Amino acid sequence: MKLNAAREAARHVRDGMVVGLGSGTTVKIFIDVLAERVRQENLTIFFVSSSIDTSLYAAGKGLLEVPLHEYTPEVSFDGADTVLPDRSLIKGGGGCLLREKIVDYYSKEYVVIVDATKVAETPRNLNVPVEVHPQAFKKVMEELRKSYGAVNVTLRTYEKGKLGPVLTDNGNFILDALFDELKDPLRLELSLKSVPGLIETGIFSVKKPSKIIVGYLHGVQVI
Ligand code: ABF
Repeated sequence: MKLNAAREAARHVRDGMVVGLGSGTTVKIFIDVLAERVRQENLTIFFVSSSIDTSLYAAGKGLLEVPLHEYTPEVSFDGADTVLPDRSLIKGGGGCLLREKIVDYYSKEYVVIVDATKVAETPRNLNVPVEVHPQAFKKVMEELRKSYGAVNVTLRTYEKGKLGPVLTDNGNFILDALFDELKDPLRLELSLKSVPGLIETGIFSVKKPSKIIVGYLHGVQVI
């Protein structure tokens, strides 16, 4: 399913293009497909990266990294954990949400590639990852419960707590906040950004993707 979505997305890339790259397994499959096209068609593709993991992986496949402060990607390709009915996304399962949001936002457009299991029919029972400054993590946990109605909030750890908190590429922590229902994702995204110590949310509602390519076992659907 991921491969079908990745193949469809890779058709949008042309020689000499600067693309943004998200993170995660679907994006890695997209990079594989793109790298194969680069090799077969002798293309030159530049990329702006959303994580150390993606930088290493894409560079290893022969793509050339360029910085966001010098280039604006024509289009970014990114994965997601959940696609909501209003086309908002929830991201951050891989902990790269801060740089993914930066790259997606500052690209001319962004395309999301997901397998069909990621499409939610209702905005219920959802985990929203948020990146927090380590100093404030407990305060933000309380805030998410008391002021925002999260039913459960956990600090993401390695090996179920044996190895301490997961550190993002930016040296921050990730909280996972469970919500019974996300009635208004845009409002929640904007409001959460006002909480001191909360650096970024995994809700992507402000800028929506121009295309969502959903991969099935036998083909794709473009939303
Ligand atoms: C990134 O990778 C994240 O924002 C999202 O959490 C995750 C999706 O991972 P995968 O493609 O591995 O399912 O896009």
